[in-house]
Amino acid sequence: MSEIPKTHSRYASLALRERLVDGFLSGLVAPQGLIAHGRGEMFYYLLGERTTKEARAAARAGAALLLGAEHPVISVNGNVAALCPGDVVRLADATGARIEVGLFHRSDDRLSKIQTVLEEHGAKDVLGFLPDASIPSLEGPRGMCTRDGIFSADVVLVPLEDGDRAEALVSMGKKTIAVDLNPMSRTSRMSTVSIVDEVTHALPELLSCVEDMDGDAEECARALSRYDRDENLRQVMARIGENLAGR
Ligand code: PTJ
Repeated sequence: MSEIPKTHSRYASLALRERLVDGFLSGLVAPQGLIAHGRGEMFYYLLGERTTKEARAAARAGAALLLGAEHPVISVNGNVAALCPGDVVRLADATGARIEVGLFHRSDDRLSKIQTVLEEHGAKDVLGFLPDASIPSLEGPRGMCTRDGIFSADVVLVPLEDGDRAEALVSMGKKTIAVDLNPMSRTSRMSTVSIVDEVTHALPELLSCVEDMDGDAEECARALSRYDRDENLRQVMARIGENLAGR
């Protein structure tokens, strides 16, 4: 990892980049993951590089979905494994969710490295290496999943998910929680709850909402009834518009 002085005005952003590059060099991140991160950076910049109140409201609704789920699953790809494996494990522990590695650019080597990183952070029974089911309408390796995990899940958290996969999960009747900095992406527009925030901020925010609402069914119902995905995304886009206009 190259040395970035902590005093650099863009330290946080550059440090995330370094984690991605490190993840790429160690075989966790697909080359395409570096490009996807750049796209995310651009949206994050336009959002003012902070967690908005819309993202907080979405995280609260997402936490309510996770707490109400019978069989929640957190789907992990290369970028998420490089950026925040510990946050994934903490959220899985707090919600009883299973963790499944689901890759867009699937390879056994990358899958096994991602599984190892998650285990090093305390994950047990990581699913994904031996797929025994497939997501209908997704051809080839992209559709591979496990029967005990994503296939039978009622709620799936999909950070940085490709639009086709997100759409296919919704078509299976699952509730999905997306984390995606692009409010216009198909993933954001299709998911039951869409958190438009940088993933290393979104997962801790989700965890803090889970801890706050655990056991409080009334508060969970309130968070869900207050959340309107399309309106939330409109407000995020209005924020981007205002930032672009320099207001
Ligand atoms: O590891 P694999 O093989 O599963 O591949 C992972 C990538 C991310 C390459 C794959 O899922 C992919 O191609 O995704 P997309 O279609 O590029 O979508 C990724 C979305 O995540 C884009 O809308 C980005 O804006 C967004 N994004 C990128 N980095 C972040 C992010 N959202 C939140 N936090 C980020 N750090």
